[in-house]
Amino acid sequence: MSELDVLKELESMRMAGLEALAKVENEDALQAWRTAFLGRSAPVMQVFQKLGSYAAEERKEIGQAANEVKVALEGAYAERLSELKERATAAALASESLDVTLPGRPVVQGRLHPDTQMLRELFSVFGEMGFQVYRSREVETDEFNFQLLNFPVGHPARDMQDTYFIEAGERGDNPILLRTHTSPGQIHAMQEAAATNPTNPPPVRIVLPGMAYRYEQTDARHETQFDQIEGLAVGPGITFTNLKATLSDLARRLFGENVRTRFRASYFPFTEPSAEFDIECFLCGGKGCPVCGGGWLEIGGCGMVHPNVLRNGGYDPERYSGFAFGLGPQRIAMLRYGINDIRYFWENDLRFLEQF
Ligand code: FA5
Repeated sequence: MSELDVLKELESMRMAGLEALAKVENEDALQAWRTAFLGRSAPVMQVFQKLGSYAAEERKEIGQAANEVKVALEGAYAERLSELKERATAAALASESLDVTLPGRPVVQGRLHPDTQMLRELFSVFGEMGFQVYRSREVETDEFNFQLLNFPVGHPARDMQDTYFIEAGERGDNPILLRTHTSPGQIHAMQEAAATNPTNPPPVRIVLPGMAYRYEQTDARHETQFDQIEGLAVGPGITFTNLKATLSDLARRLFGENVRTRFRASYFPFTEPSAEFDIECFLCGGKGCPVCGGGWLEIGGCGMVHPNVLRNGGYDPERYSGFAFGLGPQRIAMLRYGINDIRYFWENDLRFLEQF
């Protein structure tokens, strides 16, 4: 082939390459194009292989022309490659785009346990009445859970509170136990306050929330683990009337002006006189049902702090008096929300919890 023919041939290789490249639409096709137009057996590469067969002058010109075609095709290839990459990125972004008109995915909402809701309501009502929240330990000694509350060792009233003992061993008459009521907190609170001024201890007005544990036969009103909220007011001249007014006011604030309540004479070793505080059962309208028994639901025990207990707390019963109560927030929540079995509280059944 003459030099002129080869140069024409090279020009048409360039045209053919560029035309074919314009039709390439994806990276696979681009690689196929590269093999066809720039690979080992591509026409332009073969021109290089045959250069040796030309005279020196022709070889130079043909070589230069072939090189120009090769460089032009390589440049066009690189340009097309970056165009295709940009196009692919744009397409990927477009497919990820956010349609702000679509309805959102529902967010699962957590909520407070009904017992927590009830406790918070009680804290707020007692807070308005001037009570502070005081917390004390769930693992107690026999001394604080019983003895300092006027239940000596072997006292029959201990049978009212079947106890989970944790460690007896070397401790003799003072084993460690899970508190059976929040009342030992009364002693801790009084001793702590009295320590600040032993000759003239300051007045105390606290509520003490927390878990209590008893080895109980469970039923609609009884659990082995339940919470209580204890109340204690100690100061000069505190009377049973103050106690009645506090609990009656609590019931009105929780359940409205027309709520019916009653105090029934009772017995606790640590209060004298003592009473049980009942609220008329809304679940049955006072007729009697499995939750209340006889139309009234017992909400708590209460009474005037026994002189021995005041003394054990560091308060002189000649100068100070006090009232105390221990309520069951879960029992109150049962009335508040119409829950007919206390065992639902700790079962963690979402069908129950989601209703609050
Ligand atoms: C006491 O625990 C006394 N410490 C209360 C007290 C405090 C009296 C201060 C006087 C002065 P009682 O065992 O009655 O008393 O329990 C008080 C309340 O706790 C009950 O009215 C009830 O609301 C709740 N309660 C008692 N046992 C259980 C139980 N097993 N399950 C659920 N709630 C209970």
